[in-house]
Amino acid sequence: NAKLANLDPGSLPRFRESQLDDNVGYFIKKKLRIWCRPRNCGWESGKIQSTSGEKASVLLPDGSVVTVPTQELVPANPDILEGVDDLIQLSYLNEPSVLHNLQHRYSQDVIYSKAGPVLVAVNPFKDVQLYGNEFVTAYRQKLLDSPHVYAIADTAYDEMMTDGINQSIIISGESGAGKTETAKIAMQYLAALGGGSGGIESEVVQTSCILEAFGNAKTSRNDNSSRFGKLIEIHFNGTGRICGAKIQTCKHACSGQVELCEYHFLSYISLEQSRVVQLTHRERSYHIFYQLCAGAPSDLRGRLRLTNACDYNYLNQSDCVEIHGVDDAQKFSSLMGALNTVRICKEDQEHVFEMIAAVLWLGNISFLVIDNENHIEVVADEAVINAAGLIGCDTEDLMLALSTRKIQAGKDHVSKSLTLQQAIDARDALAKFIYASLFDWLVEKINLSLAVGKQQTGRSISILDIYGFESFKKNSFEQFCINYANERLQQHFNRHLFKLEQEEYELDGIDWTKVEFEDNQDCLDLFEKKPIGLISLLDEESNFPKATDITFATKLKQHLSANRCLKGERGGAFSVRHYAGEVLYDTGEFLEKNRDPLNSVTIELLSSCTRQLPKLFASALQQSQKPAGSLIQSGMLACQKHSVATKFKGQLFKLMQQLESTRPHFIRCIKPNSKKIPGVFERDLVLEQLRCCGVLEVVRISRSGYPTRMTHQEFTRRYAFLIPENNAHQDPLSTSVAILQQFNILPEMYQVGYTKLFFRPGQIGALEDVRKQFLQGSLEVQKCFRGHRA
Ligand code: AOV
Ligand code: MG
Repeated sequence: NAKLANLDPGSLPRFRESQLDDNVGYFIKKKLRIWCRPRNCGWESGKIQSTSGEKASVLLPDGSVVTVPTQELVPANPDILEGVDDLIQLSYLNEPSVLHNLQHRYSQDVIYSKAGPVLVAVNPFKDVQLYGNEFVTAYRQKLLDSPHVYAIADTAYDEMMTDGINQSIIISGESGAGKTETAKIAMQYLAALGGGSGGIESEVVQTSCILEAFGNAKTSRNDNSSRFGKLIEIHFNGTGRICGAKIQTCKHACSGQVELCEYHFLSYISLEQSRVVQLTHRERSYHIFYQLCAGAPSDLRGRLRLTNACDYNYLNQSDCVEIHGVDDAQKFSSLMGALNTVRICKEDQEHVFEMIAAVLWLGNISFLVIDNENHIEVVADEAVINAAGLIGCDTEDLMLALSTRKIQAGKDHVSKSLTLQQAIDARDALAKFIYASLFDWLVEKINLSLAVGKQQTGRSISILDIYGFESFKKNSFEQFCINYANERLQQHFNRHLFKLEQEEYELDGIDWTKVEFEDNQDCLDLFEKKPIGLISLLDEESNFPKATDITFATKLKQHLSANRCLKGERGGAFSVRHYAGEVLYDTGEFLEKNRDPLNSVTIELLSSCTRQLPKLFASALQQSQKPAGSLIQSGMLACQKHSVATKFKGQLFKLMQQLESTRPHFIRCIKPNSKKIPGVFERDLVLEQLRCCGVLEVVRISRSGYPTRMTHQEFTRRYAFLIPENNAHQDPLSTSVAILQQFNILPEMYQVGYTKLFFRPGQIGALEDVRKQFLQGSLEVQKCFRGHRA
């Protein structure tokens, strides 16, 4: 639809009060309750006492009376609507009313609300008594109908069972808003419903513990921040029991493993690798490192030559080893339990911990500068000895791999010494590669374990939980990827809730109030456009040996400043106008991080290791770099030749494609305060999130919309027998109209489209009742229907 596609969101005010609250004059006349900002700060509720000209005097709750311009007054909802379940029910849908409603509920620990079809979840930052078996049963038996993750999961389950359509639960929100917790709550519910087939449901739930240990870390926003994105696909058989699960492994960009398992449970996108070797102040690396150091029993410690977390350079660089209120040792023992539950054998567990310890020891390897050209040699201390021992190679070989590289000279290879920076890069690249490969391998193991002997049924519910939108003081390549992924997800949300909806109305010639929304196509174009977009320019520069971060930044300014979402900044910086706000990116290290930095000496070293995992990691990488015809199918191969960003884009597309084939259910998580504490509801922060993610626009659409649709054929087939035969027409459209008239359905309750009928909520239910009663023999059709409508 050209009109929609050409919408320029920039020119639209974000809120269009007039669209639904056009009876604003009315509440002033009637002196109803209002919202005002008397001291130009927060909204306060008040009552109009009198008006004169353009001014109103307003009585505030504290008894004071203030004078406010009438045009700044906003209507408040009547008391009876205090704390309604669904924002759709509010008479006035302005910012203060919506905020007040959510805050009122939040203050009573009611953290879930509906915004039309979307579930809004406000993070409680404490245990709320809303979960567990009793609640599961109550939602399953439909005894409870207040908004809840359980209710969403229940609907998805029912729709999957009755319509046979695969479903998805798509969870979004900024970092720390509660996505991962929400995903776990949804999984719990589905596991409880689909349980009973040999314990697979508890395996499904336990996977979270493993994935979080290896894929989550403390950031400044969230003590348990996911540093990867995942799509968990739970499969059900014909009777609604869980019969398997699927992890879609969009492989991590750098580790390049081959997809082995066709049938899997979790897809993940791009684990943040830089975190293994480089930390921001007060942040931590992946939980597993600290858990292992704190919790490993003494015999294991001995085998791994393990000491304390603060002895390792990769962990002690950020001044943060512990998380307040978290017992890493105890987490470690839960992890062991989870590994056992998903049947990762003791031997494999030992291999995993060896790799973790190897990474830690790698980080302690140091270099000695030996000439005035900054060339180095590796210091032969316990670090390099332990690291070599753990990956299973000779200490000398490891030292050689970290201090030289091979260059082609004619037909031969010659060895060249590395400089200090090159050596550090080589060491860090090796550590990152081992860790990312380990994560891949673990996901594969979990997939294999959950897929054992299970047959695919075609019925599934997928749960999407990716990393949330991030904007730090300093934003680098990682934030670039994360925010790009969120931008894609936002478009999926928009497409489903706005675009498709509006297009459907317009295609069918329906007259309705159009709701404008923030389309983020421009921003996606900025990233994805070929030949000139952020990603393609980044790739181009990454392939160009002389390019630097500064030349990259200059190129962006040169080629992309026509896009309104990009702004060139001073130095090597640029900012992007994302749907959730503007983010300033520093191009420092962008090119490095976008390249695949592992050198051939290191790969050879890994292939020659005596331990199982390093060998496996190396061969997976080599496989993936081989030309076609091998294990790898087209997509994977094409992927491998590309840069990190392009691979990331490929993974993201795959994930979105998978979501496209499902019926989506959306959950929007909201972070109520940035201190991560219970009971505090910062209105501005919440409002910003509601604005950005389009929740209010969704409510407007649902309110002005006609959610129930039926083609004229379907409608007449179902209801035509209720009207006298001589009223029936040849064409279904006329018959539809005759039926509607026969039953005196109010004109504002439906719209007649070219191909379909569109109904307001509840109308079809009423018609169905009539039909049922008619079929049961109560012939006084019209009478009983009129009764219903009233
Ligand atoms: P995220 O997944 O959205 O952030 P989390 O799900 O990790 O955020 O939630 C952050 C923290 O909020 C959790 O560790 C809990 O302490 C708390 N929390 C969230 N939801 C609930 C709940 N329903 N009940 C109790 N506490 C909750 V990120 O992964 O950073 O984008 O990348
Ligand atoms: Mg998370």
